[in-house]
Amino acid sequence: MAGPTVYVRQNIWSLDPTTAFSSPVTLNYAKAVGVMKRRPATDPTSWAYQANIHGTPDPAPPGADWNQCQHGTWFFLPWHRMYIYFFEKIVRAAVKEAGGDPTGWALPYWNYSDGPAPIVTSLPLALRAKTLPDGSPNPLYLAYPNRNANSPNDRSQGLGLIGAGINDGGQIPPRYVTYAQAFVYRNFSYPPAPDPGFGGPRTGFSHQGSNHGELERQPHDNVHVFVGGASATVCDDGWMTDPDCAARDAVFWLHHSNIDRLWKRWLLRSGHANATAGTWLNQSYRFYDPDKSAFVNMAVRDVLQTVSQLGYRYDDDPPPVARPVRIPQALVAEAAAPVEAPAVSPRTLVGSTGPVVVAAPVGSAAGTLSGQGPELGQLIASDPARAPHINLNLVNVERDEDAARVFDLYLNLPDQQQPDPTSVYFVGHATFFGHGGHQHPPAEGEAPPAGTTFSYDITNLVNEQEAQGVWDPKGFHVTFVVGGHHGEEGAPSLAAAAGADQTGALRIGDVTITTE
Ligand SMILES: [Cu+2]
Repeated sequence: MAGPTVYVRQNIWSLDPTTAFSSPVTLNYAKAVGVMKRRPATDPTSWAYQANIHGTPDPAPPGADWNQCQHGTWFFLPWHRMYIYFFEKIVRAAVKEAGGDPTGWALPYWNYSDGPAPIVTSLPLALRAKTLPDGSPNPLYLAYPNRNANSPNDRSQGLGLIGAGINDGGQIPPRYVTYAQAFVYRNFSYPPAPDPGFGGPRTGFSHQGSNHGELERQPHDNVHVFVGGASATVCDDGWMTDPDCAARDAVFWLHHSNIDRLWKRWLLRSGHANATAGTWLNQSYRFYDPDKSAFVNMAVRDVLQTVSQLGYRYDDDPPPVARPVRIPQALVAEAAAPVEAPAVSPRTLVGSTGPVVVAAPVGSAAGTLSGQGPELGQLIASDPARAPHINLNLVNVERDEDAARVFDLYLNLPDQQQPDPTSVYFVGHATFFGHGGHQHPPAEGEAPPAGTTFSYDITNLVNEQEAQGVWDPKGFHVTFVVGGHHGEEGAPSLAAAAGADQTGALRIGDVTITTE
């Protein structure tokens, strides 16, 4: 007896490995998007309406749920899961209208993180092709400046440095798309700053929250900005770079399909669990369901099991537990009742630099270590397993509109030494997607926008620096370098970065080191 259909979301680089639209899945996606783009913006199943649910500078018609996207919050993952789930249903119906066979059609995902590198870090072929196989324009294609191009004149101040030329097959440097740092975090959520946890901080409705969870920070934010490129004015240039126009780019949905998949992959790791608080489980949002021809409410608790509750899975999900095979330990995570998250220990401040302004492509700041700080290196070296977790935090960060959007961060980088992201000094990235900039008035019950916090677990880094004799027990310093393509073949050098026409500044309220 066949059960209800379980749709399988597939890796787009497996569907179209060498030629755009070699798979009916991508061809049907393109044709369905074409159908949706012909519908008026007032139609909830139109391309414009669906994108505007995420965000838009346009005023919403009466009754429309626009500007709903959840960022900088523990609702980031469940809200986007609901969003692309309803979108997928609307596309499936549009496949039929476009004359295709919708049977089994599911939204593909763009897995930019896991090989074969480096090809997967370039934009999937179906998004880059200007035409469909029949010669008609490809509805999935988007031209510069709405997508990053390989243009030396890429607009806006230093942002040319992130010019991966994504629409011409450029690749995002793999260090910006790894999820390894996010997967270090075991807790889905912490209370507010400085550490948002894997899934984001505990908030209410949060349309423009700045304190992004670790998965949201990377790879999510980085992919948005590398695909969109420059975004100086609202929706005039890089769409993916701006939450108010990001979902107009057809790649948005494949990107979020992958982020949704990474949430499932994270849960398979031992000791990882979703939040269990009622305030999280019971939060609900409204979406348009084409099957019911109406808006429906969906709560977080309704979307935690993709197979049994939503009828979809990913092509690399482990086999269902019902199969008569030996159950790998990892599978128990999805099958088991929610596990209580480990108790959160308080954070202790051990280091601080005070306010920092970065007004050049390379900037730095120094701070002292106090309290338990001077002992950290030795504590870790003597017993890494029992040592406290150490975090580096950028607190209350604000960015001028014309400042760079991606910064690489180094800890204790010696003077005169070239920053090298493969070195023992490299911490991570600070990428701005929807942080600050133009704002809607806060929604009811929403806190006014605050400066951004970026937080990095540097426990292993400190251990490594201690082992190599470069950890300083008395103090620390951090170096900020405008991010993008340095060192890759054909990419601007760091010297080019230093000469970049960057006029805007990054203001950081404080750089702190905390222990747990
Ligand atoms: Cu996104």
